[in-house]
Amino acid sequence: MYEAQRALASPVRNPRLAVVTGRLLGAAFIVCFGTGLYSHFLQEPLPWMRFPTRPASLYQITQGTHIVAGIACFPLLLAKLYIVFPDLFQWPPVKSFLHLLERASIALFVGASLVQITIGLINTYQWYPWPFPFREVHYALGWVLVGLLVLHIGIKLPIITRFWNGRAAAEHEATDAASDVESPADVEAVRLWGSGRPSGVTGRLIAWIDATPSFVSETKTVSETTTVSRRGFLTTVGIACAAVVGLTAGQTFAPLDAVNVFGPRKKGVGPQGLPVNRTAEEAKVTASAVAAGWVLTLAAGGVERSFSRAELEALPQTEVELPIACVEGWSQLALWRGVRLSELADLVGADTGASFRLISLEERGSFKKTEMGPEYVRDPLTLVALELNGETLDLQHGYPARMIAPGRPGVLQTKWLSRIEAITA
Ligand SMILES: Nc1nc2c(c(=O)[nH]1)N[C@H]1C(S)=C(S)[C@@H](COP(=O)(O)O)O[C@H]1N2
Ligand SMILES: [Mo]
Repeated sequence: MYEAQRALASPVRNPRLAVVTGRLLGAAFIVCFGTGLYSHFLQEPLPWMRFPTRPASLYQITQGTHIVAGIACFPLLLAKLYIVFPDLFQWPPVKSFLHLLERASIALFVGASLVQITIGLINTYQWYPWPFPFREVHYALGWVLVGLLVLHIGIKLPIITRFWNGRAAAEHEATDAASDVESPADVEAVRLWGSGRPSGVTGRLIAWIDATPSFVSETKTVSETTTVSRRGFLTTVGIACAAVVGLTAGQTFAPLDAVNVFGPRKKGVGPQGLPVNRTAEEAKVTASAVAAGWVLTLAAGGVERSFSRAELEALPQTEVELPIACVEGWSQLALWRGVRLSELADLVGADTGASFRLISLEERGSFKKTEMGPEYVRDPLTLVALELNGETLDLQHGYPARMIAPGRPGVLQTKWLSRIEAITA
């Protein structure tokens, strides 16, 4: 074991770098968790929940950030695992019941993190090679990870506080360098990094790397190599993060569109210059959507009115610029034209505080029905869209009529509408 750890010794395997990458990783996790919760509650709101409708691109921003931060976790998590890898070979492997719990919680944390970011990434490619419902599992794992993160920070607090600050960490190293390996500071470093063993090998190695040589010239060489390889490591991790993020973020953030190499969706590719998620064929609406008898029915408090497409076109038309912002991370701004939902709601005398249910022609599928709170129903930007980018809505984009509202996830922008009803409490 000692040999294994010694063989794995490297200047980047030290508590300061473990804390630095841990800090970045922790920040990315918290960003993912916050934006993930927001996305979750937009799709499954509690009854009292109301959401902001401005900026209209709000969900594009939160979900784009969710995906970007999630992708950045790949290089960060790999770097962190690389740094702490020798700690796997602690000896004895289990010293006490508490130590067992600590190691088990970390194993679970690492495993759950890898699963979480992997299924998240695969989901952005609309590939579901697993037998469980993605959204529920991703959501539950999010809570598990936050719990484990809190536990992990609690356990590692002594190391984190000690190596949080760069200058303090440098001073700590300088103290080590000025003293013997067996000085109280080293024993302390050993205790902190090697979690409790006075003879902790990882800690000793750190002390050995950062300290020791009695010849001035050699000290200089060692610390220079150490700094250079640490800087090299951080640069590599930084470049890896920038690369994976930079080459995918264009699916959401327009300025990076040109370098969107790995993003599953490309802006401007699709009918009417907009990507399609579920197609009319997949939704099995190719016949019903073009049927001559199609009408959109509005219902509220016993009043029902049906509108043909020509009748909808005869109502006052509004033009809005709003994005489709898919939960899977791609988004694109488009120009929509149609009838304000609030005006249709008024035509059937719906209560201004009413939530609405939107029902699609689709016979099966999770997004066949969606619900919308009054903040969206009454928003002047919310339309029953009939046109997209200056043309009659393409069948793939929801012809004869679809919903488009500000600040909402793509899944709730129901295509191929057939009925809109006020939900009576
Ligand atoms: N009826 C219905 N509407 C739907 C969907 C669906 O599967 N069925 N998919 C949604 C999803 S997930 C997205 S991202 C948007 C995409 O709209 P687009 O295909 O016009 O770009 O439509 C939404 N509207
Ligand atoms: Mo979507």
